Amino acid sequence: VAAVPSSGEQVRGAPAPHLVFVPSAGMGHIQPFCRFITALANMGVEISVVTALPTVTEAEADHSAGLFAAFPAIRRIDFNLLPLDDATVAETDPFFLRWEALRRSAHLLGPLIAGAAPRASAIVTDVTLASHVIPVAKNELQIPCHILFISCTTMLSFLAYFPAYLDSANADHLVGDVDVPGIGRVPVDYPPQLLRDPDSLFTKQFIDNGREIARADGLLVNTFDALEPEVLAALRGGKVVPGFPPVYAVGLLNLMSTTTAARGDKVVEPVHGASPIIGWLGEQPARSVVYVAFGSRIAAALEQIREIGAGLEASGCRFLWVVKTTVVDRQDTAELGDVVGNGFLGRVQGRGLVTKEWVDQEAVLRHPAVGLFISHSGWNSVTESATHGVPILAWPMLGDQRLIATVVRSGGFGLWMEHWTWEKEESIVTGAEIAEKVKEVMGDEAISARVAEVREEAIKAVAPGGSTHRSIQQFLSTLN
Ligand code: UDP
Ligand code: G50
Repeated sequence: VAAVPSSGEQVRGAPAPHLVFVPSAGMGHIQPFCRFITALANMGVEISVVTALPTVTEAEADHSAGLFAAFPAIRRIDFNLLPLDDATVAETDPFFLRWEALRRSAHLLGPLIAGAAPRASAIVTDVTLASHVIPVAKNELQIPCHILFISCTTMLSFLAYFPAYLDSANADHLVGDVDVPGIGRVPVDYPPQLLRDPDSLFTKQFIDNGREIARADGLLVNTFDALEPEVLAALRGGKVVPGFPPVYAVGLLNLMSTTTAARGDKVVEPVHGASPIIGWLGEQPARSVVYVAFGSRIAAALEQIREIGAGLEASGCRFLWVVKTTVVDRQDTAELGDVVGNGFLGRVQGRGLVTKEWVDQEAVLRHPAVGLFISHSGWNSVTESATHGVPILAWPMLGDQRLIATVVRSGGFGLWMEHWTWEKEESIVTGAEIAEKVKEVMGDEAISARVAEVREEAIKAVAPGGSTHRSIQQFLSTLN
């Protein structure tokens, strides 16, 4: 991939800008931050990263340690979080709790960043922290603040419009379909369902962040112009929120960092040769393997896990299945054989590989043996799949995943099984239905052709002169 601009390209003649990154928690947030930082570091930008330790999960710790090891010039600014009070600790989601702890400690960032040398040109933070970090940057430090948005532009538009929706509906939570100007009607069950609960921590953060992003200096979105053209145009044209800040489409970020390369390209081959999973994939025919994984964030119900197993077995296809039974990887002590059920592993031996370990998902999706991805449609997963030309069978669980599934569907590079849910016991998706759908999509040439096209468009976007390349140059040109 001729994706990465040559070192120092945008800083010729002027001192390099110094960006201070303030990332949030969860692999879906950390991963794109590391990728964007890698891309900018390769372009000669000076970078500091505010780091709160310990991380929620081991995967996050490994990932951020990997970044500092690969780029010794990137400075780490240690961030000691204030403890949360008891009332807040009633919330059980470990990631939402961490977001809250980061938000409530954000006022400590002022002195930390003021002391950075050279002087910080701007802050780049995560959307989950926006309403607390933007005021620190703009009021206290008087430097610009940008948001690196880790989900799709459809989600960004929804977030940006949500406060206006609440005002117009005279409500303090999601009460019905939402007509997002310039985008269209969003059915009530598509946005994060927690927004139906006015008392949830998530809802409070979401509303505050939605209001505050209008004051950001720019939104850097992990997408590219040809992937979500209409939504980007509506947002940029001020149709969603009048006077909205500039929106820079800077993705897809997995193509922007030099530690990854698209399938089929010879430029960079990461060192995963020793991995038994990649070894096994190497023995399978091209496009024959179904990759099944539902992200880093959620555990599925046991009964549904068993049906997925039955479906994969009945499909007759080869498969690689990542089974996750806990929310936080440090706590996963379940025996794999017990989880997937009696005799399953023996019956599928050779044809299917099942693991509960963290896998290098990009390396899997890049592998020519993989022909389909059954995914919870987290935005990182969807964009990784698209860049490697792997069709997606979207099975969203929660949060932003349904809105992301609409992007998969309208983009034509996968299918969304809209009636496949995870919520109720009566809605368990049967193995028979899963097997049927897998066989159908594995043979669907229209989807394969479309995903190959999206991949080409993505590669074009990040190449010199492409839309992403230009967006990043534009963003950097605003810094001094
Ligand atoms: N991931 C991975 N190995 C795993 C699980 C996840 O490498 O076993 C990576 C995946 O490639 C993606 C990120 O973790 O980059 C998960 O982000 P996504 O937005 O897809 O979903 P989330 O986990 O936030 O729900
Ligand atoms: C993680 C998650 C649920 C969820 C989202 C996650 C998003 C992303 C956008 O990233 O929707 C977003 C989240 C929080 C916020 C503003 C925007 O305050 O587990 O829905």
